[in-house]
Amino acid sequence: MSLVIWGGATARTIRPHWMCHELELDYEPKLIGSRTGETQTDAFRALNAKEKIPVMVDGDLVLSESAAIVTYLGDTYGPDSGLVPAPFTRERALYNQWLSFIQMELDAHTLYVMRKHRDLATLYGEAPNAIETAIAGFQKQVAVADTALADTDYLIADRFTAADLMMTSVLTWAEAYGVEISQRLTDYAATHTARPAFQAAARLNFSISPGA
Ligand SMILES: N[C@@H](CCC(=O)N[C@@H](CS)C(=O)NCC(=O)O)C(=O)O
Repeated sequence: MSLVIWGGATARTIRPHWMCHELELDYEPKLIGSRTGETQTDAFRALNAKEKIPVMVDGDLVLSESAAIVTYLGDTYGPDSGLVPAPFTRERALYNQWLSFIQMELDAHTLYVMRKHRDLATLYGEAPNAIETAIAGFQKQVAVADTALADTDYLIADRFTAADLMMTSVLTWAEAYGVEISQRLTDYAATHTARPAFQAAARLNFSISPGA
């Protein structure tokens, strides 16, 4: 099989699995965990020198970065699915905006800071102030999504896209961390996690335990 998704057990690794299920793709999941030693093998480092998951291999193309992977899958295997808006359109510009926002403001700068200084404090150090700032930062930024979703269940174009998939992944991550989110965002996440593709991806993704 030429399409392979490496990685499981986290809110980031579920993204490509969910996308593959939305697109009904036949693919091979390789459910390795982060920091289990499985991302430090020579074979895995040859795919991703960052030693991080998820990674996608499609023939001779190797991609890391969950946002890049879901976008590639939509562009390549579902150009008419609407899951990723067509290039050179206003919807695609809005999609790019949401994906950058989700990755930077809701993932890297806030939820991942909580993860680093709480779950991974033995590696990155205790930093209660950084956690507090990260929670406040997440809540301030996610309020923008709350406003955008006032009259709709979709971030773009009145239909489910990979921007909703990415947003739902950070909202479920926040919920798992006990970070308060609004009722509207809770309902939005519940609507999208009820999708059969999410349910199937979650069964697979969370069938292994997270790494240390
Ligand atoms: N920006 C990357 C982040 C990837 C990432 O940090 N993955 C974590 C698991 S969720 C990992 O592999 N961590 C291992 C490490 O930091 O050594 C993405 O969205 O794919």
